[in-house]
Amino acid sequence: MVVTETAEKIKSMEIRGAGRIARAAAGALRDHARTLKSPDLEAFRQEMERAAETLVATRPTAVSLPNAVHLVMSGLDRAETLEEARAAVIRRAEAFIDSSQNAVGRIAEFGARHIRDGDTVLTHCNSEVALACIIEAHRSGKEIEVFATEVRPRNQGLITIRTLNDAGIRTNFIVDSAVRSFINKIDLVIVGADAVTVNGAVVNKIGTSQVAHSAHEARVSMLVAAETYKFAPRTVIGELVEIEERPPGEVLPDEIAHTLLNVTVRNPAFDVTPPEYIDLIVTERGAIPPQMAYVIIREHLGWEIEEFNNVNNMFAINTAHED
Ligand code: RUB
Repeated sequence: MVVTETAEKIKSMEIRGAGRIARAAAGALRDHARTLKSPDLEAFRQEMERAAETLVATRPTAVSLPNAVHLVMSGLDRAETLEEARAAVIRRAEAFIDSSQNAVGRIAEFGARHIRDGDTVLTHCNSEVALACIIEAHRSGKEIEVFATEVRPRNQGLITIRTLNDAGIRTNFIVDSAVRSFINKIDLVIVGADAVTVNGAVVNKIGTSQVAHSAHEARVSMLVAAETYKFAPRTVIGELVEIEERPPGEVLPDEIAHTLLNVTVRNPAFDVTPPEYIDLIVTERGAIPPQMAYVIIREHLGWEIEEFNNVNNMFAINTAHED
């Protein structure tokens, strides 16, 4: 079944990267809706909700996943018949996949404008959209060089250097801990995002905040490429983005770990970079300073607006009380 298969691939990271995860989940819901043989609308709704829950439960950090699922599933809200519901889910899933792909193209265009001829760019992890910016700058004739990190423990850097190599871009491959040694050669850091919170903090692959810290210390610009569906609406009401902790065996083989009784291996997959270390977040709607994240959440993630209204009312009541 496509939902279980997709969920397994997301869990095992065969499908990975926030944008790809979101598109795969939307595609799985679309295919599930196409083939479901529910007796009536209510049964269809319940089966779709189960599928949505299975997909959202795969990995907790990339907000693109619940955002995409929410968008597709809201097709069920106004449907009055089973066939209307099926059509709405399929339509919304396809619209999401299209707009997500278009967003990557738009961000590549905007992001490339921030890369100058002769620049040396550093990237961490494997972000489709950050790489799209770099490749677009190269395609438009700018002479650029890239430093790409290894990305322990899952080595996503290998995918990055393969892509850069195939695009004909001069690339240096370094271990994660070498970033500070090379930061003075770097003109610009570009990374992707798994989530952007309401205060403009960016959740991305573990090590991103160390890269950002080094860049900040060396006064090197830090740019984040992120589609608007990676902004986290629920952070408006104070929810934190959960940081996934993956199996210790990814860091240290179990047979070694078992001999070290006093050692605990920790393997957080993501970290949080504070907005003070970020110069610009490039979205498909344009580039914003991180402090403007709230505007993106409010203006472009309209399907959560009900929740904001409740929150705003709450603030209004509290303020009135204090006065
Ligand atoms: C991937 C990662 C990427 C973001 C953005 O982590 O941190 O930087 O997901 O990627 P993992 P994209 O490999 O654990 O999924 O720009 O491709 O959406």
